[in-house]
Amino acid sequence: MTIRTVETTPYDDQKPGTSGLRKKVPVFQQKNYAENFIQSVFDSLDGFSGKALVIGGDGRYYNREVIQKAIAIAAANGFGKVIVGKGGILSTPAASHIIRKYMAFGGLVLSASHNPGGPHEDFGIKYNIGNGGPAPEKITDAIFARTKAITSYKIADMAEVDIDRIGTVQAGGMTVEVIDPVEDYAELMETLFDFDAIRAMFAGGFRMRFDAMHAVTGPYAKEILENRLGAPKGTARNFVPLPDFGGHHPDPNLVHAKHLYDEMMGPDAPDFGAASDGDGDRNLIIGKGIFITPSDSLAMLAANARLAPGYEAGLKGIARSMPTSAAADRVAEALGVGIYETPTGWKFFGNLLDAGMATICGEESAGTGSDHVREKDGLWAVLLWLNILAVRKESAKAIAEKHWATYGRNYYSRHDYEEVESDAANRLVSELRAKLPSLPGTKVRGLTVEAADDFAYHDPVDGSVSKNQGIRVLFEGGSRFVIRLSGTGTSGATLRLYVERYEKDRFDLDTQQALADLIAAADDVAGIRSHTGRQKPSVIT
Ligand code: VG1
Ligand code: CO
Repeated sequence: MTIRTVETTPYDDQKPGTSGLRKKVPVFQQKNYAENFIQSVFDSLDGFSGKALVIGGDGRYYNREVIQKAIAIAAANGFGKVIVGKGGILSTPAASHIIRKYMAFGGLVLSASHNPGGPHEDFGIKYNIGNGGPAPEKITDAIFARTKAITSYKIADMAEVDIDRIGTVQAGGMTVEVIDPVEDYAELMETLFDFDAIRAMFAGGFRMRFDAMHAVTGPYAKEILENRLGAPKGTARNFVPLPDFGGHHPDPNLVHAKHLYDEMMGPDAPDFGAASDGDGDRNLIIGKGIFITPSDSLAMLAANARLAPGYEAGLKGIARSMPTSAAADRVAEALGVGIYETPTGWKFFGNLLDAGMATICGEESAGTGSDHVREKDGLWAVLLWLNILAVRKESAKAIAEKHWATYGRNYYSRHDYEEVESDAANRLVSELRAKLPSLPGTKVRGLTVEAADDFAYHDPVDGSVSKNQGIRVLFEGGSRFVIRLSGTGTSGATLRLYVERYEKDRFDLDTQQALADLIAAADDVAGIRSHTGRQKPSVIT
């Protein structure tokens, strides 16, 4: 077996964002672009010689090409084994599970998640460490530094590996094992949830819609919901993963999954609706006649988790990203367990989960998960909801309303201004940052500012500090808004405004109306319209 050392020149734009490196496909197709990044990942790691690497992706355009490159570069760098999902497919949570279950050294997850796919759309590469979770900032910083200095990469001269046949072969001087992408994951779900109770619920006529959005969860949902839980054929929709997701954004929100929302609000709505994103780590939950916001879903799942066998012993703690609503905080308080507020991005939950400080984690961006893996997990959230519905024998709507009656309701919404000019977005943020010290005590739209800061996270496990993670303006009475720039976009800047208001006993308000004053206050303080030149957001969730 020949190993070639190929000379290369660095790219200066390979900084991993909130969740790995994401760029347009043509950017990734530049000479040595993917090779440079993968070699830089390996150069930033120690001690993997002879060990196993997991490789899988969400099946989007360019997935297969990069998988072959990654296999050959892994072989040349001394990995002893590569574990690949058949067809190059592994959902992000399944990849996390496979890394853990087979005690791999780490894994490469090829995905741009909820971003569209295709020859002119997005692709991504993310490295996950041995706990199954996204590499922490210490490693992603090292990878970025390496990408700017790299002069060569190593690649094995080897034939393409047949990744469509399950089994183990020797190739490039190492072992390549092609596995069923669904089997291990489905088995894990069976250990966490009461499949008998859910099966009985489906047998009793319970109707559900699961929209895989032509993305990676299709095969998982078919196998778990229809084959193992006996849901009627047709429960899983758009279940064949397509390289371009059928031309849609595989983003399970009220804009890109509007058809599901409309169906769930319609006269012939099934009992329960759900969807997942490109790589299977997000979840959208819509009960008959009610959309459950991801922040509420986190709180409701945490409050009811003990109804599922995997969480019978109770929760050790709950963690949420800072912009996520405080609904989960009230549940943590009632349960008497810790609540942790982290920066946006799943990589910040890893330490808390490893240390046994948190069991359930969530983000407002439709991400929920637990210590069963180290990624957010779309189908896991759907199955936990099904388990709760099966045990409580109540509708999602009834469960939500009782939850609010107990804890109060956090009205919550996120407004995204997508593809804003980067300079304008940066100017908005720096001007707002400069204003922060003068805000407390001032009044905007009848609301008094109590505190204002730029969120910094002090990791309670390893002591690391992450600064500038989002600007928050907190008002008396518990309302707040948060502004930050997205770290997953691939063109221009995306400005996110998060608004939240707590109501102890009014649960029937329209969300946007309930938040109207706060939204106006955010514009007054930050000048969103004047800086971006936009009159309204591109996406409201
Ligand atoms: C977004 C979400 C964040 C999520 C991240 C990755 O990041 O806000 O909560 O963890 O996407 O999700 P940003 O930086 O664009 O706000 V996924 O499903 O795209 O891997
Ligand atoms: Co995702």
